[in-house]
Amino acid sequence: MLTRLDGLEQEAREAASSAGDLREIQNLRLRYLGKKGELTLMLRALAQIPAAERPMVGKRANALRDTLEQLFQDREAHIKKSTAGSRWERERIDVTLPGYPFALGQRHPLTIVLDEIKEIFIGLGFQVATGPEIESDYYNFEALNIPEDHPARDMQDSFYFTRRFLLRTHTSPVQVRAMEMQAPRLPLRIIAPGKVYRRDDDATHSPMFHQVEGLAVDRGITFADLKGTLLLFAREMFGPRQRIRLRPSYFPFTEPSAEVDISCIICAGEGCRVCSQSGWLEILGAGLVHPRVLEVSGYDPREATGFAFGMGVERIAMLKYRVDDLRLFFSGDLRFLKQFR
Ligand code: 2NL
Repeated sequence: MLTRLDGLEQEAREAASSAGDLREIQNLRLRYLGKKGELTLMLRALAQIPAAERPMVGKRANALRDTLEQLFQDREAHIKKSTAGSRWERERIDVTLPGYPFALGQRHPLTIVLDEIKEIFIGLGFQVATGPEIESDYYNFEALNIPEDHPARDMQDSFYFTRRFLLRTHTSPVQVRAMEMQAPRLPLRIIAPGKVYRRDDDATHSPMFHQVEGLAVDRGITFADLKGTLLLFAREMFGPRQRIRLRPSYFPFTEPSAEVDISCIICAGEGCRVCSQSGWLEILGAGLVHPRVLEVSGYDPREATGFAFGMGVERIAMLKYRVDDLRLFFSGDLRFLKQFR
């Protein structure tokens, strides 16, 4: 019996020291100390051995029970300690679980339209130019042949910082700067998108709005180049069945000048409320660059001619998305802004 107890102790020690996790320890407890555990059964078998040997063997068996109890406890403490600091050991990470949904934003409707306009003209060989929003009266008015007494130059109509500096009222000054830098080299083809400022504020006018102007300067540019370019733009922007119409107009910086209409995108020319029954929508102003404007910026108007145009981005976005109040673009209202992709 004593030999068997020695063997059991030896075996239990080896098993405990090779146990790697808490479940294995629990199994060892059951195997040796459980109700039908090996040591438990031997303790029970003490009743069958001769009375003389019983106290000695009994003492040894009881001592072994305490030893094993302690042994398993120690091993358990050791396992807990060696895995405690390691998240990798404690957590089971299931890499096959689906990820968390990722909230994507979207572009502002004006940015969408601006990007579209830019892409069309980039495709036609134009470069995108930018410039300052605070301008001098030279670049904003003087170089554009806008006379001293023109209403746009009035304090009532423009935002002035000083007598000489103001918020630009159009992006033309960007184009004047481009001509100054590039002249007399030809050709020059640019568009100038950006924010412009005028003292206006109601349902159809905002003190800040967006404009895209375009300019092409080269030898032999004619009104036909202007018409062809704008027709292509209208068809890329509003669809291949678009028509355009030019009406005579006046701008100080172009001669001749025209207002440009596209066939109504709602009724295709039939006449509806949006086009006031006319079948046409005005979306652009355009013309051939005034020779004085070419000249002050460094081109010789006998060598170079050019066309130019300007459009309001808000107006195009309102038509495209059927928005009836300009102020929605600047409200920051997500219920409005989330509708555009
Ligand atoms: C409109 C009209 C226009 C231009 C802008 C321009 C620029 C230079 C020289 C000549 Cl540097 N012209 N720009 C020409 C005609 C019309 O804009 O109704 N814009 C919303």
